[in-house]
Amino acid sequence: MPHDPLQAAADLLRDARSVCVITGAGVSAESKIPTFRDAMEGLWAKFDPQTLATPEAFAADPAMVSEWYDFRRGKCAQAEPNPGHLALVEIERRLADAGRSFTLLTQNVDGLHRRAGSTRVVELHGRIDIWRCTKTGLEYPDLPLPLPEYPMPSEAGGLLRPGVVWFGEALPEDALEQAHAAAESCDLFMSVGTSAVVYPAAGFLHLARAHGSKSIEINRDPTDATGLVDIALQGRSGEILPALVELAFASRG
Ligand code: BJW
Repeated sequence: MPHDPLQAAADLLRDARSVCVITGAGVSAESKIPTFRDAMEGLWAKFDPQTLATPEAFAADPAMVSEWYDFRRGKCAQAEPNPGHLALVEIERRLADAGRSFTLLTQNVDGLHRRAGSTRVVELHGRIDIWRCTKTGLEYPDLPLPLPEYPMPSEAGGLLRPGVVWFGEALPEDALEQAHAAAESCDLFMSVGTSAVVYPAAGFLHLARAHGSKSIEINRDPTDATGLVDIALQGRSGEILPALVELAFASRG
């Protein structure tokens, strides 16, 4: 293996037959969307996201939780994909051109991977731009921003709640199935911009490794995954991912 970890990672990416990437909030940080565990700004700075992202918080104060999510929905709508998102689109394109497999698992609810152009995206924790009726489960993707009231009543006499997965809730079954299949069958797993503490998402790295996959982490800071992976690249995903693509696929058209 080469001495330079970026070169070693590029070699793994170039030679991989099947790649599975999992992303977290760090990938969207350079699009100015605060990470989940960084402090929120302004009015919301005194609230703890880990406490608000629960069914219990919504049951106790649906107006406050709805307003917090609508504020964040607005931030996500204004944000643009950054070079990290675009590099992942390029990896998907290069692998597809070579008849190889690529799956992008994301814990992010901001939709930026889809907006950047990634097509093989599995959104494990749902979408912040969709609201869902607490009574019927009906989804509402195109509601005005901001919502006219908090909490927002649904036509069926329930409330609208954000279409995200809160702590204690099950992830969407189809997303879980796709994630399992991709993690079990890949020969390269990349964990990018996630603190790797929230399960079951954090478990896909373990699953991939247990099935013999090589692994790379890209993160600004050390995490629970750092000691496990074959190559840990420390830095910003918006800088490292484009550099990795350049090294892995340079002069290959
Ligand atoms: C950069 C950077 C840059 C910064 N470049 N890097 C096993 C063990 C222990 C506990 C559990 C377990 N299994 C389940 C649990 C419980 C729980 C859990 O995991 N708790 C842990 C906290 C201990 N999990 C659940 O409850 C899950 N549900 C479940 O298991 O259900 C079971 C069930 C089955 C059947 C019926 C019923 C139930 C659900 C988890 C849902 C998580 N949802 C959230 C909120 C989404 C909505 C919202 O956004 O408000 O998802 S929580 C939050 O964490 C959000 C994120 O997607 C997720 C992960 O966070 P992420 O993305 O890693 O962000 P950060 O902020 O933590 O980290 C950012 C990273 O980026 C950092 O490392 C920085 O260094 C880095 N960074 N800038 C690169 N420029």
